[in-house]
Amino acid sequence: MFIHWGVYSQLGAGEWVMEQRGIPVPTYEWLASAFNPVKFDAHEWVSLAKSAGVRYITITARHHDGFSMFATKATPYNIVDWTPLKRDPLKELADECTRQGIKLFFYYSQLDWHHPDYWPRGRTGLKTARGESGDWNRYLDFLNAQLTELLTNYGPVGGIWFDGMWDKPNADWQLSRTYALIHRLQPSALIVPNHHKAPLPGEDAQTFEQDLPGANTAGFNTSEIGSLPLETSLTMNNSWGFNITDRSFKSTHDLIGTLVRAAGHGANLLLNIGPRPDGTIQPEAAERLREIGLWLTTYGASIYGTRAGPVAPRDWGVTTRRGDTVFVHVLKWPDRLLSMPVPGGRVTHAWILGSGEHVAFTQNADALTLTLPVAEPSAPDRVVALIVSGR
Ligand code: JFZ
Repeated sequence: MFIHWGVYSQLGAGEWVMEQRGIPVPTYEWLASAFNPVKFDAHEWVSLAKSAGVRYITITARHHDGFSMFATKATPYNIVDWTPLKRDPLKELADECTRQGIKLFFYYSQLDWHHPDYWPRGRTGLKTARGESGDWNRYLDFLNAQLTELLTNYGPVGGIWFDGMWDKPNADWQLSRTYALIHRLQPSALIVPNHHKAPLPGEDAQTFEQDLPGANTAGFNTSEIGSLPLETSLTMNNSWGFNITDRSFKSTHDLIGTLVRAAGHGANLLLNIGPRPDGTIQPEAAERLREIGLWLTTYGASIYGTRAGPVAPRDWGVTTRRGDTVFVHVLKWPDRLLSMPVPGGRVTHAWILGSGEHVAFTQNADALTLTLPVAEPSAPDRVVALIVSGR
């Protein structure tokens, strides 16, 4: 579960509102001083994630607006010192995640539209009314100081999800220093960079924004898939941060389809919510998360702990595998007979996951053909489990 939540949530126009409306720093600082999400309840958020079958949460510790959603000594521009809330929501979340056995990752923006030392400016943040000077090295010291706090004061952290380097693609971000710091403080923390390029040394996973690995419908993703673990990040509507007029919520049917296709590409799905400024979660989002969780109670075995299957992704669907079990996910196929290349060995058993109903099949050196049960129109995915020997 991805969570985009911050000062920007108050304007209900997404997380880029400061840039899109050209809000200067002094005005945005006032907006930050009014942020008071008293209804924020870490137990409610983590319990919803749990009911959705989520295994890790990635929350915005600091987004491009430069406001810190955690207790930090590096700047007073943070939720404890700058707002009436006087609480640290990331601390409360970290403790609740530990209680409920969910890993917590921090999204951390390298881009900053507020900090005076984010200089020379990049492609964005040019309407912020900051001074025309700054000390880049002092900015990187600030960034590393905050990462030290996040990796010291919140218990075991799943990893850091970086974003924003694309604002100054030619700057010296001194990545090796930052990556070494993270791996020194928490060796098992994963570095997940959203720089939309092929993996760089020291990185631990590759994430694709709004695209399956290798695809680039978003226009900014690389098509180069490295050898690192993979992730796809996805909005539930068309906004990351809370957007009060964005009603384009994807159906649960389509969200499950993307979860399955991501697994068929060997990738996790990082599905986003944009909580409201009072700390509550939109019912449309909560409902979809619960429905996905319900689906996973039956079909989770064909997703969790699997890898991309032996039959590459197809229009009709994908395959996943764990050990000698291959799961055929039939997402879009009108007919009863479905043929595919041999799934990496000789099939000995085939059944419908969930009902356990036997599935008839024929196979030869060239293909495996399954006789599928009649499709239920509302079912997002017909999952046929295969035991494959001699893989
Ligand atoms: C980035 C953020 O800007 C956005 O706010 C959100 O956090 C998302 C998960 O990641 O999205 C981007 C970043 C850069 C480009 C497009 C979307 N780009 O360079 O075209």
